[in-house]
Amino acid sequence: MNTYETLIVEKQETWAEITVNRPEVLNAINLQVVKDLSAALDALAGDEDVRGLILKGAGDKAFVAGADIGELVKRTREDALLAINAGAFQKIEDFPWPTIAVIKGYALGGGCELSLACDIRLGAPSAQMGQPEVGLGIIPGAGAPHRLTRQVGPGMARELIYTGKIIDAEEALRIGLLNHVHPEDEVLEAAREMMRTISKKSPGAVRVAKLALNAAVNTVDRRSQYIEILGQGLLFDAEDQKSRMTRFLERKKKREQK
Ligand code: CO8
Repeated sequence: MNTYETLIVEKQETWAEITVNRPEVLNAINLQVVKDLSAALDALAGDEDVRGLILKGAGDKAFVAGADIGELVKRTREDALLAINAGAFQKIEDFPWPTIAVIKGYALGGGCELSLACDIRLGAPSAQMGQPEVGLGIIPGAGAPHRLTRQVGPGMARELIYTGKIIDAEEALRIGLLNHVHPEDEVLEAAREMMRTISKKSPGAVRVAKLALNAAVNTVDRRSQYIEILGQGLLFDAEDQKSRMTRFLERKKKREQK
C-alpha cells in the first residue's frame, strides 16, 4: 500500500508500520515527509484493519535526525508560523490507536519530538536522543517544551533543551524518555509483540483508554504550542539562525576540502 515518496507504509497483522525513508540524510524531515505523514495518518486512521501504528526510520543509523536543515535554512518567519511539523505531530498524538516509536540511532530535534508524539518509545542500544535546536538558533518548536517536560519532568527537559546535549539509550531509559531498551535486532520485534498483546484486548476499551490518557496529559498543551510557534517565528527572522544552519551545512564542504 505504498504510494508515498518519502515513507514506506506497510500493514501488518492488526497494525500499520510507517518507515521514514530518507536514509541518505539520516531520515531528516523535509516538507514532503510532513505531507506524506499527514496523508498516511489520515488514511490509516480511517482504515478498519488498523488498530495500532509503529513508526521507525530506514537503516540502522537513525530514527530521524531532525528537520532537514538544508530546507530550514531557507524558511521564513511566515513558514515557521505555519507550524507544519507541530501539526503533523499533533496528528500522531491524536491517532485513534496506540503508537510506538522504534528508535535505532539518532532521534534528534524534530526526530525526538516525533517520537514524543507517540504513546510509547522503544530503543536499541544505538539510540541517541536530544534537542540540539538552540545550537542552530531556534527552539524545539514541534512539541518538546510541553511533551518532553511531561515525559521526563521540567528539570531534565530544561537541561536537555538548554544544553542541546545528546544522550545515549541507557540515559534515555533512566530518565523515562525510552520505555525499554532491546538489542538492536530485537527492538522492532519487541514493538510488534507489544502490538500483539494490545490487539488481544478489547479494541473499544483500548481506543477509549487512549482518549482518556490524551485528555489527562494534554491539559496545557494549546497554550504551550502557541508560545512555541510564535517564538519560533521570531527566531526564524534572526541572522543568528541563518548563520548557524549555514555553518552546519558547510561542514560537508570543509570535510571534502581536507
Ligand atoms: N538535516 C539535513 N541533513 C542532515 C541532517 C538534518 N537534520 N542530519 C544529517 N544530515 C545529513 C548530513 O548533512 C549528511 O549528508 P551528506 O552525506 O550529504 O554530507 C548525512 O545526513 C549524514 O550525516 P553526517 O555525515 O553528519 O553523519 P555523522 O555521523 O557525522 O553525524 C549527526 C550525525 C550527529 C546526527 C549529524 O548529522 C547532525 O548533527 N545532524 C543534525 C542534527 C540536528 O541538529 N537536528 C535538529 C535539526 S533542527 C530541528 O529538527 C527543529 C525543527 C524545527 C522546525 C521549524 C519549522 C519551521
